[in-house]
Amino acid sequence: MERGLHDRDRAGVQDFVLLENIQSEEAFIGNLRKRFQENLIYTYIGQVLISVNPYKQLPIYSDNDIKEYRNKHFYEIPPHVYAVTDNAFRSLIEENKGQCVLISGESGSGKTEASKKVLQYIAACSGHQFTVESVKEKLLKSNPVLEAFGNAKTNRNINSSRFGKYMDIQFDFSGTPIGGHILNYLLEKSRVVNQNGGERNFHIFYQLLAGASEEQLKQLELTRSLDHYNYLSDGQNGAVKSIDDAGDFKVVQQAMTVIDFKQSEQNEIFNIIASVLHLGNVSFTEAEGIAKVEKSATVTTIAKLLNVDQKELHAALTNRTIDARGDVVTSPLNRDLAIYARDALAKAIYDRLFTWLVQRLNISLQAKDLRGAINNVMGILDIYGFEIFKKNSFEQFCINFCNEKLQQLFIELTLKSEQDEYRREGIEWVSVEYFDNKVICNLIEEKYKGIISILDEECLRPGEPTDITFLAKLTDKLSKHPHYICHEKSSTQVQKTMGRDEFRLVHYAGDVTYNVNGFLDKNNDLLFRDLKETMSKSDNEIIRSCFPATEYKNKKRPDTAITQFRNSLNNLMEILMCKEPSYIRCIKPNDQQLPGIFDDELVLHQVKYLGLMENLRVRRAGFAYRRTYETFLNRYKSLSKTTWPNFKGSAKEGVRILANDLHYGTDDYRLGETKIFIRFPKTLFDTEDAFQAKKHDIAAIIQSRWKGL
Ligand code: AD9
Ligand code: MG
Repeated sequence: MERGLHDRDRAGVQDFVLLENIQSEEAFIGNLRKRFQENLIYTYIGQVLISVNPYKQLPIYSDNDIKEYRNKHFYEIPPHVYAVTDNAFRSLIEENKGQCVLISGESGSGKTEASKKVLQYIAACSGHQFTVESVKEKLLKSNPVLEAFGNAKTNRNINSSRFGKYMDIQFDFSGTPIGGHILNYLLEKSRVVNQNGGERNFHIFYQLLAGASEEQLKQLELTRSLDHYNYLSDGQNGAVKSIDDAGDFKVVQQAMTVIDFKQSEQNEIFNIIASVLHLGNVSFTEAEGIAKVEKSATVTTIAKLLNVDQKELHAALTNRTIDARGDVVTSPLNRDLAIYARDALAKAIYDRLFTWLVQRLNISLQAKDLRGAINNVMGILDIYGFEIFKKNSFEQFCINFCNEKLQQLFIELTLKSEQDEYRREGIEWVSVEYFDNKVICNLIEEKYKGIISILDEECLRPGEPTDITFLAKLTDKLSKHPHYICHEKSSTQVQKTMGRDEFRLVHYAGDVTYNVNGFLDKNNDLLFRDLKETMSKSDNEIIRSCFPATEYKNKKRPDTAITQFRNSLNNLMEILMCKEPSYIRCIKPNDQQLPGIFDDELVLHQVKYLGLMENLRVRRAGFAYRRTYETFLNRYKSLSKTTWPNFKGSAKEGVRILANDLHYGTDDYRLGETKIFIRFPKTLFDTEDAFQAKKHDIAAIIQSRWKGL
């Protein structure tokens, strides 16, 4: 039953392509709002699922709900993340096509929750052999571990993912999961050393302090008091009522056990976490420009926890060795540089531990036998959405670049699949005007000319490059680009809206002004050689593998942060390009993180930058509605004497007769190989109304016959 068709007054339309005025943002938002108020949080644009975060538990995720969606046709039941997953899963099994579910939206819009629902559905629907259970369990249990180390409370989301994640689930020929693989992207490691007001560090720090036994704490030389640790006190928001840190710690430990982390590994992990907390408490004094550690006992504790030589660590925290063409020179650091080095070490340790964790999870999730599973892969991408803050920095630049790339993929894949369908069905393709954001991707990543190249060049340049010289180079090279706006060459009106240390990019999703402060430092991501060397000699196996000796011995500079990120993104694009995509676009209904509030302005903003209106236009430019001949005939056959009650000819012939008897205009529809394509929703609504009236008539006739008997 196509509920959306006749529920359209009470609960809006379940597919936006059926909306009558697709140009109107108001109508679009109105439909979302209407459905949200009825607790209908899911709506389609064709095959794309839009999900509005309800901020409350809805009774739509039970085992029974999962059964409801099993093997049903997409349009037969109300929109749901399960329907999208089932559809993808079936294509995977039946057509042997690699799939990916791409989830996007801003912080707090429900991406991670959606990705968990996808995984939950897959786990519930796929094979039930004993050995398989453990793979499924490991897949499910990877989430609490990754969230403990990679998520944090921010002002936008109490459980915000501070990294991007792509997870592949591998299936055997029968559709049973046999393994998985996770790729992680750009952890926000600056959070390790400072947090904005009201925000927290990564969950695991609080979990450890609240949940560890007294004995464990003693071993780690920790106390439970949060304000004792400098790295935890920035946000002034340590204990949060709605977060059960101690309980979560148990969950994480259990999950680690399921994923086969040995006890010794778990100990090493918590030693590292504790060492980061202690590092934050290392302070320095300065005399004659030379920094000195204030309390060496703290350094001794860190050395013990990291299993490195205490004296060496002490020296590495206050000195810097430079190898200039064979001349090895060690010089003392001043206080500022010592603090810089300490924080860089804390960030590097945490960041590399996180990547180690992902790799360790991958070993555990590795399929024993990958034969036959080459195409049988379903990927789930849960990655940061577009960010436009008051102040945008290097991190936003990376994140927004990532979103430009994903938008590019979206354009290529959705338009392409739309085109493919018309071609397959032998229907002429009407080309649609849409904004191709390739021009922005190029502005950012083109070799030699793009922003990334200019940034890298400036980072590697001898002399004294600064953020400001970088900005001057950008302006020099890009000021004529239509998507680059600089302060210097703008009108006074525009100048009022940006600072001299800022540049603005006209992204597909809107204008973003970036402040160049810190770009060079963050891109260089420098960790002094002395610290790398000390870490590489650690007896903590995780630390040693995170800081290989080859790294500090290697004279070649490592790739810059942005270049590494670009390479990993391009790699991701390649992975996604050869898969069939399903899209989930998540929307956050209000900033208060509360149920029942639908903030029109906030939603409109997201609708715009997710490009949903454009998505709808593209989808509708051709034909709003398409159905196989069998489905269409079955539903509407009562509307023509020739096709009712049974039609002997082919379904296509039946539909041709129906369209004729219903007086469809020649331009209103097309008959393809297997489907009828209807251009405007009104045609379909009229047909549906006629069908409802007919049903009513038939029922009345039957009833009166009964009475007459
Ligand atoms: V971020 O970019 O990682 O900061 P996400 O991942 O988009 O963000 P998340 O999935 O973490 O957001 O959702 C935020 C909160 O909204 C969750 O902690 C839930 O409390 C709430 N939420 C999200 N989706 C649902 C849902 N389908 N049902 C109920 C939900 N609550
Ligand atoms: Mg998330």
